[in-house]
Amino acid sequence: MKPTQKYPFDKELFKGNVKRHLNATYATTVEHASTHAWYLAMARALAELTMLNLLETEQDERIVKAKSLNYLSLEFLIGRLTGNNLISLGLFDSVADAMSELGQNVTDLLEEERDPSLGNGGLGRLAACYMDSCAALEYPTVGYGLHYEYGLFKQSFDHCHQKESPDAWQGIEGYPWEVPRPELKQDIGFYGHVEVTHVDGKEKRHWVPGMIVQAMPWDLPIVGFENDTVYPLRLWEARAIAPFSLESFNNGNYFEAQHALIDADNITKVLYPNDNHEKGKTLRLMQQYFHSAASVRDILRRHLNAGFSLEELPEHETIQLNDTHPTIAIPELMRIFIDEKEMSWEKAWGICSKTFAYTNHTLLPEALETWDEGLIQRLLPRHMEIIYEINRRFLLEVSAKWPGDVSKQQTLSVIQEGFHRMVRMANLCVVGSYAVNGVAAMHSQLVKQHLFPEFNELYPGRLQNVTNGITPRRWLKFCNPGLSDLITEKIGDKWTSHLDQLQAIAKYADDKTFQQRFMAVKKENKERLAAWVKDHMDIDLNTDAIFDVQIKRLHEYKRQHLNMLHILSLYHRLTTDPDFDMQPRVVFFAAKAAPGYHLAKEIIYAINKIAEKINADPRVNDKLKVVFIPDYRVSIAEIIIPAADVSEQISTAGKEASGTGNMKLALNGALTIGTMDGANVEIREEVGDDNIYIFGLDIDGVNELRASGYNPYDFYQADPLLKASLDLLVGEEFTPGEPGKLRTTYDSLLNGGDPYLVLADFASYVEAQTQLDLDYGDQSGWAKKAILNTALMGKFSSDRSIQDYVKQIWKLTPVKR
Ligand code: 26Q
Repeated sequence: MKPTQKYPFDKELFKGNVKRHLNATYATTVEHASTHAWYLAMARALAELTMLNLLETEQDERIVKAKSLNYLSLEFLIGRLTGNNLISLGLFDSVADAMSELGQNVTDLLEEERDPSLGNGGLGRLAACYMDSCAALEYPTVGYGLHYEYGLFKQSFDHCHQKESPDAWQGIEGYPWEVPRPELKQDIGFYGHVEVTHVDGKEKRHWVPGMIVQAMPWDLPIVGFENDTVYPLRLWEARAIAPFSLESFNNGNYFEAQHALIDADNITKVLYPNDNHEKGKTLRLMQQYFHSAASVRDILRRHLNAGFSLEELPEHETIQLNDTHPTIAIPELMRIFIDEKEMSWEKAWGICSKTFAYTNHTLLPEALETWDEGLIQRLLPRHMEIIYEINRRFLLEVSAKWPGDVSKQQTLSVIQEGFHRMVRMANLCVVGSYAVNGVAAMHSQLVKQHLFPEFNELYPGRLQNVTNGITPRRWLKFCNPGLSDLITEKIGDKWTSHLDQLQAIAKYADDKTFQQRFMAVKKENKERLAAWVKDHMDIDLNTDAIFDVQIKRLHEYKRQHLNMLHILSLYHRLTTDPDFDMQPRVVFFAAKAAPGYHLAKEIIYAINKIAEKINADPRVNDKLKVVFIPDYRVSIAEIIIPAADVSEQISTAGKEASGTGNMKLALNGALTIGTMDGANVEIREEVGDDNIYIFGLDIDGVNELRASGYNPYDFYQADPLLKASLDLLVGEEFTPGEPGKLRTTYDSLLNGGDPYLVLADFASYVEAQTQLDLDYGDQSGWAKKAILNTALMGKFSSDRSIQDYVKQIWKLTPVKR
């Protein structure tokens, strides 16, 4: 590992800085400091090093003048920064050494850091991986997000039910890796009205907001891997402007005044915990506009400061919209151009529509954002006018392309007609962007064919694919040092930046010694996970068992309940069929359910109750265990993923846009059991049929079954194992004395129509699990498959994804420092 060139590591200086922070920043002494204080002081001292690089990068004339990426996302699920940054800085060993001279163990200190959980799941984590890759590859980038006071809720289990509690991720001392940038603060308006004046016979429209909120930026350093590049992740915090109303203050209306102060602060109080589901709440729209407006203004500030004209914006800035959440940035930029910069509509639109690009992450109808026209009207009256005008002009294009075809106008319109007229954010994005992409080959195909077929005709070439990726630095090098060292010993250490090189280990797949070493690393990682489970949950695990993991948000379409039914089938066979045998298996779940998603919470409850019984039942105990790890987050994923033998990727075909956990698990040598969905399709292409367990209906099968009228009872009646497994849910097997407590899931499948075809895929799933179980019995054969999974995951590096974006969409050139 090499330290950065610009700031060679000076151990004595660093130790001095740590002690200085201990005293001056955290008000304690070497003699009395807690482990937590030592961690804070160490992280602060490291953050200081990166801040110099951040400012230098920011001021580097070549970067100021270069074209840059602005990644706009309401979520960045970055995970802990200290360990990762130590690796990127090439300082892990030196700092470990320095800290040990101060009597501290660096691994213990790293455990003190809380996860900044500023995202829900896939989309937020993807943003974090992309920031890492942009910095590694040195494509000038600024990430723009929100500085939530509370991240995604913490999850615990109370009598097997999910309980949520607030996540104050900064702790009382503040988060050591961030710095406020007060000189870059902005004022953001809401509500109010549009004023119309006439100048030289021309109508001018101008928004007079009724409320102003301050946007305060906090910068987190995104450290490039072994280079001197540091880019900012800029997170906006909402602050009330005080005194916001002198008048009511002077009137003695102090408490009313305080009340409004509280309202403004609320905007970035908490991350909305819905993943793949939108709820049209005012505060959420306020978050979105607050984020977009502050970011767009910051981008324009940088652009103008660099000495460029507004006309040149698309040559110097590209703005990537991470799903539709920041869509309002498009009318906001139009408003600034037209109302504030006095540009013509045509000119403003010409610039705007060459600046934005949009990534779609979902086809689920309930996740496609629409906003009540009346709500936008009240909150952002001028923006609503601009949206109408964008739509009016767009519909002219549509009728020119399809003259007289009213139905085309209805499907494509940005405004959805009806009792409540709604704004379709995805349509606005497609109209206002120069590129639109899906996140895996299959998903992008569906975006073209099913979501936006007419747009694809109207704007040929605009709809594209960029398959997701994951950063190999966090998801192999950092989280799996054992495997990293083994790989490096064989093929050198360049794979961390060129993941394709991993294929060079494929030639060891049949090598018995290598197989043993590979499996020994896996075993060590399983021991580490088992120790965590013993410590935190007091469950004893057999690390020779298959470690079978499903870790992702809880959602019906992801089908954790299919996995649960498989467990029930194993339990049934183990307890009723004396001839049945299987490899010992531990099934791990980790998943948060959105607090308002009742069925998802019932599935968690059911799995927990089943686990409670199975783990205490001597009849099945040495064969089967079920562990539901609470509070799934990046730092626990870093322990589970390296320890997994089996990766569950079992969504209904057509529903999971890509998945990225599937990539992380396969990279760490887990074998996928999965459907033909999302990026599973491409993983199969890479690893080959022998090294993956594909089962279930593909998208054509799903469509045919639905078209022929799906009845879950047909499958229930026809398959005795399925019937026996499901029936276990309605008795009192897992809830003694309280029969029927697990009925909700049963009912959703049988009486609720089984919308995600769980019963239809059950038999095929069980068959694939049986094959996998047999294969695990041949440890050498299994090792070969696992090695090939690691070896053939090169495609799924987020470095490749970023290169695809750069070539197809962003057109950036790297600036090497
Ligand atoms: C929207 C409106 C109001 C409140 C919340 C939301 C909201 C928030 C988060 C809607 C959707 C999300 C998150 C979606 C998401 O994570 N999608 C996942 O994106 C991954 C990265 O591309 C894919 O790998 C997953 O397949 C996809 O489900």
